[in-house]
Amino acid sequence: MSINYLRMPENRVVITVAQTGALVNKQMNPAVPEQPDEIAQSAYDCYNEGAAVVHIHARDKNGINSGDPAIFKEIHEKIREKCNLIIQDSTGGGSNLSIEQRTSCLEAYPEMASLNMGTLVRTMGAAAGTTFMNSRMDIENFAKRMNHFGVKPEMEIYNIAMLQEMKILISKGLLIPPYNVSLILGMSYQGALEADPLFLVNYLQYLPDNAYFNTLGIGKYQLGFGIMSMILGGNVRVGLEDNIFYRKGELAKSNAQLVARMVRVARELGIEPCTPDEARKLFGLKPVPYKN
Ligand code: KMH
Ligand code: ZN
Repeated sequence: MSINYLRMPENRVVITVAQTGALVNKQMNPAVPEQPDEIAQSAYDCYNEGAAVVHIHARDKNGINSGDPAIFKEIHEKIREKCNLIIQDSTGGGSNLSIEQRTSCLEAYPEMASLNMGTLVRTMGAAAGTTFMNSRMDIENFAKRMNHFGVKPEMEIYNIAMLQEMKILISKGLLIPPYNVSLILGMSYQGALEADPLFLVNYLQYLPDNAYFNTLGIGKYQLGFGIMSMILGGNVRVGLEDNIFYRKGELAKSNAQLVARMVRVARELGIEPCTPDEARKLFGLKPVPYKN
């Protein structure tokens, strides 16, 4: 066991914003952007605050999770009209979507897409008792489809065993380095490790070579784990998908507010956020064939 992950260049961080998700809605926080115009405007605000990557979930006109590539395409176009954020689509989708529907977003040509690295069981909320299915076969098929579209996977890791799945994909030649790994802490109700700092260090000990890591602390852990991640040479994800609060008892006003706070703290630590183009270079993203 050794620690061989790729550290970010000294004093730099890539900030991803996950704005919408599949499990939160406007009833929980009116600032959750659901429709393409809102998603694009919020993304632009986050870009202006220092985000380099935007993680996208699509909703239909009624706010229901959707895998419709036309909606993803509309969102991409609206964002690309405003700024050059890296667009990372969710293939996690939502509990109402089939595996097929979850990969349809790739037809809208994101530069990155989430790749959930194992099966989870939802234990809370409307979807309690349902399975978030990601079998080894599904994961391989997702990875093959991402390779077909030139999309870089953002591997979402909810527990240590999922790093083993990543090593299997590497051994089969299905991943192109450098790898992009998101380590999730604090979603124990859905199979993710608890938000204990020692679990973050434990994850790092088992990361393969050539992997940049990004940390997702869920709920009240978003800020603290983001700071730990930066100190350990990793990247950070913030946003209403993972945390609807600014602080205890106070809803966040916007995704941009959460990005702005992380950027303020980063700068206090002497760490500067990467621009989207700097992040593209580091992660080795392929140019998108899709044009507006
Ligand atoms: N909300 C994250 C913890 C996906 O979109 O693929 C899980 C997620 C999954 O982002
Ligand atoms: Zn997501």
